Amino acid sequence: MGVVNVTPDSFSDGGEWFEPDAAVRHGLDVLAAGADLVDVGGESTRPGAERPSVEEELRRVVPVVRALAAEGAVVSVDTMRAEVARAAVEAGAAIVNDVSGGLADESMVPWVAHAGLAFVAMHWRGHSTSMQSRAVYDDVVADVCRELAERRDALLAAGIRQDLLVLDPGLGFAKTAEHNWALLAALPVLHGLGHPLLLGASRKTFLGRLGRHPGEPLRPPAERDVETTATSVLAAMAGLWCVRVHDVASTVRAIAVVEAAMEHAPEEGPA
Ligand code: PMM
Repeated sequence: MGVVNVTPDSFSDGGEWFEPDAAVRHGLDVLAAGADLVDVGGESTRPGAERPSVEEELRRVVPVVRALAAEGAVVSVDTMRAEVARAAVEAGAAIVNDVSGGLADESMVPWVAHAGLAFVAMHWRGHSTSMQSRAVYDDVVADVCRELAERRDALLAAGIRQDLLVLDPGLGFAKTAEHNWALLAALPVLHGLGHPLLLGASRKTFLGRLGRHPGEPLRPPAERDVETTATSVLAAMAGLWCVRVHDVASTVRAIAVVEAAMEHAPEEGPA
């Protein structure tokens, strides 16, 4: 899944693709680089970010979704608002990627269920303005698994189709760097949730800290693609369904290595 952020302020690529034409061109580049899906979003979720109005989010997202879908792209819309999801689906989006897992807008889940759409539900504890104060866990892997399982049960009970629900541990959302590393190390455990998994590690701050001494500036987001690609390898080896990345080409090539190696893995012999 390649990212197209139509925002002025995303931490990773804020402002780069804010004009609709530039966003569409970027989406086409992402697809040419080998992405199977393109994820279009109009709200920055970096810690502390203020939300755009619904009108502004619609203005950012809908024309870009429409143009990319018209080119044959499979588009997911990255939004917490049912109204934006609905307009994006009318414009051709096929998947709703809601970082709040349906918690931010109570009309989201009934509508997605009614429309029979694929839904990506991320682990979420609150909006970006306050989320880092919620980064408190007894055992982050157990707590995230339990909270995601509760969300899964609520979503299925509300009519989201079992075969169209994707779960995501939500790296960086109400998580410290330590929490992100613990979740990355435990990716196979998340399969216990019984659904395809999506991972969004791309260019996040914890990757920019690696190899830097305390007090040293972080590596800037655009220079975190090597680290991101390593997380894509971890995800592929753990059998995840999807990784959401900014630099698609490096991930596509790295995953080809994992797949080629896996094709040559010895058959499991008798126990
Ligand atoms: N992260 C961001 C935005 N959308 N969606 C899902 N499903 N998972 C994520 O981890 C995720 C997301 C924030 O990253 P960005 O500002 O680079 O888009």
